[in-house]
Amino acid sequence: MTEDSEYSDNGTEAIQELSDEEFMEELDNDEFESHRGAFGEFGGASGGLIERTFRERIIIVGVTLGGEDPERTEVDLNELALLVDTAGADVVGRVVQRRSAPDPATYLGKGKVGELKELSEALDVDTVVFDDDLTPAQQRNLEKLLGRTALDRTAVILDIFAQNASSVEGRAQVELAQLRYLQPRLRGKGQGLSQQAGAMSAGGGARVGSRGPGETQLETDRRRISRRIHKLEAELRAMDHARDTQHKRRSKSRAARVTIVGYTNAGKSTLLNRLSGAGVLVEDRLFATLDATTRRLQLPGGEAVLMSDTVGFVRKLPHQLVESFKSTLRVAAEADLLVHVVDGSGPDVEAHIDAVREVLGEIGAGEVPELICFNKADRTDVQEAAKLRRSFDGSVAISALSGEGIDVLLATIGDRLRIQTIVVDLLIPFDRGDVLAEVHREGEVLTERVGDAGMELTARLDEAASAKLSAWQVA
Ligand SMILES: Nc1nc2c(ncn2[C@@H]2O[C@H](COP(=O)(O)OP(=O)(O)OP(=O)(O)O)[C@@H](O)[C@H]2O)c(=O)[nH]1
Ligand SMILES: [Mg+2]
Repeated sequence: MTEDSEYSDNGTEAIQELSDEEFMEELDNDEFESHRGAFGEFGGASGGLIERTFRERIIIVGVTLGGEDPERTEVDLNELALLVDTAGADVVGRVVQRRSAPDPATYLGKGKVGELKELSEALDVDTVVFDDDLTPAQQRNLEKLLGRTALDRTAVILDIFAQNASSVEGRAQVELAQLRYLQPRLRGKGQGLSQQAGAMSAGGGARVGSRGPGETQLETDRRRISRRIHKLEAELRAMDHARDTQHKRRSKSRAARVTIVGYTNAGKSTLLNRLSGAGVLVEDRLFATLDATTRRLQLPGGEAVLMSDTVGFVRKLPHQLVESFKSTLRVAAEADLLVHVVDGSGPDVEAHIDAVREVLGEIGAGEVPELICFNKADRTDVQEAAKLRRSFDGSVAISALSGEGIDVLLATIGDRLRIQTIVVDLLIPFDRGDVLAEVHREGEVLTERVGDAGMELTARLDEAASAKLSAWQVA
């Protein structure tokens, strides 16, 4: 990754000064349509938004809005540079501006847009990537003014997901997210002409039957996208249903469910592998894991747990992705305990924790008990590690790579699960073998003996099971 230039002034001096009228005229001028990137066309849905036949040259752009810390913008841009690199393009420059609020038409101020254009030309840049979400109108305006593709962080993340999706479900989820992103951004091309396409289609070479009479290409594309979205939604619902059924069958002997969550690249898959030899792909790459992998393992106390690995989170995770991955992420919402893996050696620990918790809230997992697990202890400064442990009560420190602290982690998981259960005494009549079986299935039987009036049991149950079996409970 190279960064040839750094522009960090406040954007007051404009290189290319335009009057307001000229500026708006330029926005209205349709001759700006052609540029090199891949975004102008519908059809990017199955591929990416970033061109990959060559390594695109990219400028990244950040804005420090009123009240925000410029340091924050720099940290965010460093992460964006990493995302762009992961997506397979080169960052060749970065532009920063401080503004009280985004410009509604172009996000940046118009002076800064002129500057960005000059720089893009000087550095022969293909695409400009903004760290914040652009509205469809801003995106379109910027592409016109700059003469090249303008994308935002969301598009880059969608692109990486698209590259990494390999399972049928993962691919469907990513495509759905991409289409939801594209839908409001579809733009009409040569609408005047295709307006008559209904009449022309027989001899004119347009796809017969793909467009109704009087329908523009844009309307056809919209219709196609909506249909595809509905189809994907239905397919994903079916896959979700199948998983549900499978899950019910599997959870006959009710094992506690522990789900590993955390920021991307924190070491979640490494941890699951360390604990279970799951053989999950581990890579020093963002969003290496998209599918949830579940393994059964035994805690030191003998209890069985089902442990799952999940997709990583990131700051400003596109809501389209969160929405599409909801079914996969149910494994977090329905867990008995979340092991929140944090890269304790990273530069931005607390912001990462906040970002993960925010997404957990969005997917309905905000109330699930959370065990913070600082990973990469092998390369964390000792004092820093101690400070983190103190500020997060009940947290543990491990190295998923070296195995350090894993025993403490497992013991802590056992303790945390046990707190959530209660120990009860039960008396079950001899002729109720079904209830006896249910206790064994639902909980952990600690003692069992033949009494005078029936079987006398002491068992550890979770709340739901103890409510169900309350009729057999003895005070
Ligand atoms: N030094 C060190 N590196 C680690 C440790 N745990 C994981 N890593 C490295 O961190 C990188 C990311 O690990 P993964 O397990 O793929 O991380 P992840 O959280 O599953 O990442 P995504 O699936 O991409 O969200 C890999 O290069 C691992 O080798 C650790 O304890 N110490
Ligand atoms: Mg992973």
